[in-house]
Amino acid sequence: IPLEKIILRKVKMRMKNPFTTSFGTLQDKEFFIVEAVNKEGQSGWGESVAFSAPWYTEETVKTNEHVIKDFLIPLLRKRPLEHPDEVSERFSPIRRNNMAKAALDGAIWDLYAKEQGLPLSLALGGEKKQIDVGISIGIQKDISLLLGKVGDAIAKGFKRIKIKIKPGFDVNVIKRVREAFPETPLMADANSAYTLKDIDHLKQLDHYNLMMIEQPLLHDDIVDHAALQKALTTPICLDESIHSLDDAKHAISLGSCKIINVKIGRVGGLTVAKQIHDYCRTKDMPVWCGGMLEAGVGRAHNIALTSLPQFILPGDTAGSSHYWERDIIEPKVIVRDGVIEVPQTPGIGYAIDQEALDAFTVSKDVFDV
Ligand code: OSB
Ligand code: MG
Repeated sequence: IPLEKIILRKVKMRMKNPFTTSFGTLQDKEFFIVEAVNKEGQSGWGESVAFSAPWYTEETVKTNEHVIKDFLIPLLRKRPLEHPDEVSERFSPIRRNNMAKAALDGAIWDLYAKEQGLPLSLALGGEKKQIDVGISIGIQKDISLLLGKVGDAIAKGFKRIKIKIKPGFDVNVIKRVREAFPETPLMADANSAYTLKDIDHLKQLDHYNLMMIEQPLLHDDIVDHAALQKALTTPICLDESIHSLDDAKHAISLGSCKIINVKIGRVGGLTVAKQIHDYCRTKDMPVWCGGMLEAGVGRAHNIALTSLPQFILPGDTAGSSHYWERDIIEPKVIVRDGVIEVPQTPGIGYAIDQEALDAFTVSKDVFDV
């Protein structure tokens, strides 16, 4: 991969609707788009999923900027890369900062796949041509609004519905949704809103045939989750707590979860995401691909990753039009009957809509490699 330069764009995009989780509300997104350019002038694209504030993990747009410019790009200059698999190892002297790493890693994987003339999905070893997707529905002002959104999502054909919960908007809500939609594959995501003190409260969720409850306890915990999993029949899915292959191994051996949500940004890139996938496959641990309200570049990476065989459960990959008036890729990500066709053209398989990207770009830096 004869890298020539890295272009770092800070982009601002406004989502169609605010998205509310147990940790707060987001509508204006600011994030980095990374372009890795080779000597032939081909470009690979990556997207950082860090938000402006550190409520999901400790990273932010500002920490991304610092770490990418001052630490990660200098490591890329050390010597040429033969394969994108080397990126995560090259970055290993830098602790965590996984979203910053993943943005560069993703751009380099895309560039490599384009150089090879391979769809990114195939370059990763994924063979599925279609992937099933679900949808994540944020916390709403009242239950009737939520019921309306759930009904719309079911009518559109999404393969499962995820509902964000928090104390005061949980068992009562799930009960109502389950009564209104008795057969729908349903799950809840708490984004770390509970502690083990809530164990009796959370046990009530066992009555509603949920596919899983995602990250009920502390954002970096795997010990209390193991205790909670013993007390619940509903499978626990870990999101925030899994930052590495070792985290996944430890969570599985402790019995902290029965399902893992893999997010490329949270684990530091596609190579590590694939390692976690491969390990989970040997352990019969189902995985699915989470979302971070990405624009098209990030979604494209999620789609390619989801083509791997252990992505058994539908991911959080609503299409471009769900969040964005105007996405930065062409064609847009289309979900039909809860299914996305995995692109079969080289790289991420979606072109950058350069006009749209320019319109959303607030700053741009070019680094020679
Ligand atoms: O916990 O999965 C999460 C969005 C932002 C931060 C964390 C999460 C989410 C989602 C949305 O659930 C998934 C998506 O549609 O991108
Ligand atoms: Mg989650």
